[in-house]
Amino acid sequence: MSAQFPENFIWGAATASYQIEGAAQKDGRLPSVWDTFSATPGRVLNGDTGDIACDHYHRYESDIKLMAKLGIKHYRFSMAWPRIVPNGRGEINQAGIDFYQRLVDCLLEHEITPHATLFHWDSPQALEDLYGSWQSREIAQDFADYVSIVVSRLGDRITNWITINEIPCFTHLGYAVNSDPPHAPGTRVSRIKDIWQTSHHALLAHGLGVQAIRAASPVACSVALVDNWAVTVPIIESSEHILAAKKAFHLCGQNGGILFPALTGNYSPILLELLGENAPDIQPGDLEIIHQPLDFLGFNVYSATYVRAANNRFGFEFLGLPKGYPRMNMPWLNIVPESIYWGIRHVSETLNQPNLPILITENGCAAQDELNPQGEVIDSDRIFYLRQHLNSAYRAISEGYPLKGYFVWSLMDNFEWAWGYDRRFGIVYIDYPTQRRIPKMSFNWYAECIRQNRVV
Ligand code: PNW
Repeated sequence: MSAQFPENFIWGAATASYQIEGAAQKDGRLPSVWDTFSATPGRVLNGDTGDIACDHYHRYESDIKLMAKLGIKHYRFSMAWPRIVPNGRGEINQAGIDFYQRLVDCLLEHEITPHATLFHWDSPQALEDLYGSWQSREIAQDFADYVSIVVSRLGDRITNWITINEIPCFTHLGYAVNSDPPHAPGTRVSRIKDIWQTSHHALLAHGLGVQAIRAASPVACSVALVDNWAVTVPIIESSEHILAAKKAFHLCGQNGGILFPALTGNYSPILLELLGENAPDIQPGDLEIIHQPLDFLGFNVYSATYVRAANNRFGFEFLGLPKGYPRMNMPWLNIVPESIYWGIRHVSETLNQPNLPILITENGCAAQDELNPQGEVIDSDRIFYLRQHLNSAYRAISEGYPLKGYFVWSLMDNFEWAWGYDRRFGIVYIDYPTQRRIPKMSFNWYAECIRQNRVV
């Protein structure tokens, strides 16, 4: 059992609009690329769609009661761009704004602080039709205009803003070359350079988005970027392998091509050198736009890769995992709890950002959840996973790194993208046919961690 976390440590839970809201055609919302993608046969497991999802659009009040029962004082959710500006640009849909106003007011009534993500992958289909969404530079300004609309209308009650969630997942995974991209829009581009151009446009959208938030917010607010950076863990904590892990951290695309430009104003030089002609076109002034001062950095963390020192050009090599290495219920979910500690330490040391406050904005896992005959879900595997990770978070804090909070992914089971409803990440079980919410054992465990302000 760890010692107590700092006073004011932020304990929260996270969700995202398309994964939980449902009501896909309600009150003027138009399709996002995920509506189109999930309606296309063969794209999402079992043909699942987000049409109904957890029906949170209609059940947000009882869901917030559950949050209060859990004891969280912070909730991270996202807003659906095509609910608020259905065509991506132009006309504003007041009913969409009204929904988020009701949601936030209800959160505040329960003394839960909202942390709003402005974009979590549900790009308006209209912009995909108009100019191929993230393939076009135009999307950056359209995003910033949408952000101004939201922040000017909701900025009196939301002061924690996140521009964009996980740039690689809707750019690189949505536009892969020569293979079927697993994420919407599922367009195959012809050159690797075109992929890097989509994430460059997303970085521009982030930068213009930060400026738009600061300009539109009626009160002082805090602004963050949330990303899933690639964590490189030294297989042995010795100076030689730690150095190898730092070198590897620079080279990973998710870091060198997303985190580096956002935090330092430059793509990592070694990555650019390796990309060569595949690197994106960067116009004069782009890097200044992308490199905005942030109040927080959001860290979505699920797994990591082990690295050791090696006598090659790069000075390191990635280690494969032995057969049977423990993992949770996703092919990529190897259990590497050091990910939290090393991710934070790399940002602090390797990226030289020792004072940038970090929030773990997602950590969690899919487990083999089953309702037992008594109607309970005893997810001891999830508790095991979460406990190891929170201990790693505690280590980062105890060594003085500025980790300020932790949001579990996810509050409830939901539409897990290309896996549909087949994989469950929630600490609340959703019985989809009845929409009944059943708190799992991990819910009770997490509630006790929050109550005691430590890992239990
Ligand atoms: C995150 N990987 O995505 C997202 O932010 C959530 O919406 C999602 O439900 C959650 O993690 C669980 O998947 C990820 O391949 C997608 O390592 C892929 C990876 C990691 C995170």
